[in-house]
Amino acid sequence: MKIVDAKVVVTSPGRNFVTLKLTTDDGLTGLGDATLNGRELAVVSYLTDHVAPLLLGLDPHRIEDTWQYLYRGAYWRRGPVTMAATAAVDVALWDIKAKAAGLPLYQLLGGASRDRVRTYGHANGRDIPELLDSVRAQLDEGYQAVRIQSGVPGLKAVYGVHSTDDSGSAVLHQQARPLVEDWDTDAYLRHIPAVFDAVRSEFGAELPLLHDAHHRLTPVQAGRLGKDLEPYRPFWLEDCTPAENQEALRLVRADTTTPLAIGEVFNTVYDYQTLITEQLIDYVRSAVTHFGGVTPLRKLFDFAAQYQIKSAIHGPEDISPVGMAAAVHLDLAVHNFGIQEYSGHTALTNEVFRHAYTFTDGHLHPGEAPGIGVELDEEMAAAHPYEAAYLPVNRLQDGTVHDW
Ligand code: CS2
Ligand code: MG
Repeated sequence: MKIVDAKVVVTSPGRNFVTLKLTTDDGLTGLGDATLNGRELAVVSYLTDHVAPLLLGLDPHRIEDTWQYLYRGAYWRRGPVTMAATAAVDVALWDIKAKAAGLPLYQLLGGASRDRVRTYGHANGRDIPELLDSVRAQLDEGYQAVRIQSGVPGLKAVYGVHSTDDSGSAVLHQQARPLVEDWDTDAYLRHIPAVFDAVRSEFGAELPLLHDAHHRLTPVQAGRLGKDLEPYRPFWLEDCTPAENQEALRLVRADTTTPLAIGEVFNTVYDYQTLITEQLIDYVRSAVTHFGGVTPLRKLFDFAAQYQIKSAIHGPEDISPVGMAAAVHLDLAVHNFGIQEYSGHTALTNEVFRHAYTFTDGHLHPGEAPGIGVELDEEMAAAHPYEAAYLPVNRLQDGTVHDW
């Protein structure tokens, strides 16, 4: 079998998605997600200008070899653009291999280790009453674990909170420049324990509650927050510091027993080396889409398993249904699965990307369709072309740019 076509499809059924479609001389097709939120066209160029020409004529069964060829062969290793492009190729090849075998992908990854995949949803509120309503709405949708994010008194715009529509989905900022949000760490640190207190009082002790600090804290601030939240037993505190400084997590870990989750912006195992070998975190958060695909993410999970660290694949709405499908197959198969983030997609997105995975009672299942189980409707995709859009940026109240 040979790859005879490699096509990149960009579509915006509400937000931008980048998809690689490979076709073989047998007529099999494979899809891979290459969406890099706010920097989509850089990956499109990487794929169309530099990768697609190399794929033509290759044997699609040689997944490991192709991965190494793209990773080592480029000389310029790592980075989100390279690894998103590589991920798309890797997942498309797994899709083809599983279709050729007539099996759902999870069967090629060792088969199911569980019956279904536990997820968490997103609850957001500008204030505590609005957040409580949002948690209730998530529970009504079937979620059995919820991430809670709240506005902070005195701040006008906090990421993931003000910028939501009625469904709780993050609104895409389709404009020429990023929206500017504001931030005050002291105000945030004062407010979040009260948020947890209110949600625990309303929904009881058992509901798993998660929180995302979006890389905004110093290690000492993160340790303080983790300690203040301990009475509320959070499931985890996510991205408490900008963790490219891995050693910083030693300080956080020494201060708190609140479980820590990190890694949605990481793209290779080297970003995790100290965090894993020193057991400084509890969950690895990388997405199939940004980590180079199923091949390296499976290796990361096996490495993490040696240190009792679990998987928690990044799954916001900017991971396309193609990326989500690949994640759910991996979630079902790996032993050290922890939880899967899942905020769902709009009805239109689900029409453009018809998928076999299903969501019931807060759990996902990849379905039994051969491959990853996603079909791309290219006509519909073409009817919703790319629209320039940015993630917001974050500034302190004196105007200084801050981590978001
Ligand atoms: C977030 C994401 O899902 C999460 O945990 O951190 O919403 C993140 O901000 C976006 O995926 C960025 O593209
Ligand atoms: Mg996050």
